Amino acid sequence: MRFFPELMKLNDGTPVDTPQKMELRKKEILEIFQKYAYGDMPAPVPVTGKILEETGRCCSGTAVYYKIEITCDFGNGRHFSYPVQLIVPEKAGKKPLLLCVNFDDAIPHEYIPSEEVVDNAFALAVLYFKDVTNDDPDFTDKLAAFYPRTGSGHDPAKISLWAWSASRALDYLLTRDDIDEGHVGVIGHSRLGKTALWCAANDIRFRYVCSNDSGCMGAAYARSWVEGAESTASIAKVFPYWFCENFQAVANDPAAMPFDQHMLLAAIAPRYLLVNSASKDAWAGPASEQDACVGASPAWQVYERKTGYQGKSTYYDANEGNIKGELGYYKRYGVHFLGRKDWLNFMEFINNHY
Ligand code: GTR
Repeated sequence: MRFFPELMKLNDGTPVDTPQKMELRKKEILEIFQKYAYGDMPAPVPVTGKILEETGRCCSGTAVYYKIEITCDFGNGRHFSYPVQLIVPEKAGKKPLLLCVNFDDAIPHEYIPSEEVVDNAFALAVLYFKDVTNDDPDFTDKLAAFYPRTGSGHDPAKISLWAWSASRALDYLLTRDDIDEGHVGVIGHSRLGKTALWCAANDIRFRYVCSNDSGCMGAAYARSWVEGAESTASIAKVFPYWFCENFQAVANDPAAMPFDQHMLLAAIAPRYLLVNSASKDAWAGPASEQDACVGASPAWQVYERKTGYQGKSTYYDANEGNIKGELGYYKRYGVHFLGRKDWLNFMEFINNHY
């Protein structure tokens, strides 16, 4: 029997058996992940958005495409800007929004079936992560330059910076009168699935979140690591800059880590989280992702009428899962990829709870 850090107890040992105590627990959990995993989540700064391009020739003319420049104001004349692309279905009224942090600025893209999203009546915003800060150890580039390293051990790492930029894009998007501010989701794949989870854990305006094949330091338990999957020791070595310096001290010994990933998932309760895995994606540890859903579920159950994870505790086969509860899990057939089926699942999951 493995030892998992206790989810349903406050740091001082008080059992978490009410929504009020869960709210306190979530604050503690965010602090733990800031200190030992992703680094600090910077405070918001004022944001403006400027429309650079606009065209109605999008998705066969059923949607309007906007290219928007998001500008973050750091005071004293210091600004940082990055583009966000937005596609809004043509129909009148406010639309639910899915914000995707992606690996490319092209849309449509093999990971973003934009026409499918629009056909399902969702608006779609796309943020290209390298426009915010490069995927490398350089902390002097772009947004990273505004957070010089202090040596604290928990300076904002790249995952925190990408997650923060998604929240700032949302600051602008919520000022628009065509977006339904009560129905906004964030989705990301792989390293950007880790980013989506961390973003939603910190930003309760994201009512829905989908982590796709997020794996190690995403939705997968570190302690139920299996041969063939990525380990925390490996990720800390290969991608140290995704995490804060303190992570290096704990990553080699998961048993001693002050967290595991069920706690990250729980920080999203009682909102709506879909964990997507893929059957041929052993590196992301589908079984450990499903295990973490089981482990996180009690966080939902302290809230009235919330059930959390309603799926099985034995492992799903390909193209199986359960997306009925507020915490859904689905294992798609296929490889490490963010595909049409993953998006359709996310939209179906949202519609189950809309
Ligand atoms: C892998 C990495 C994973 C995953 C993936 C990706 O190389 O080991 O943690 O995030 O990259 O982002 O595609």
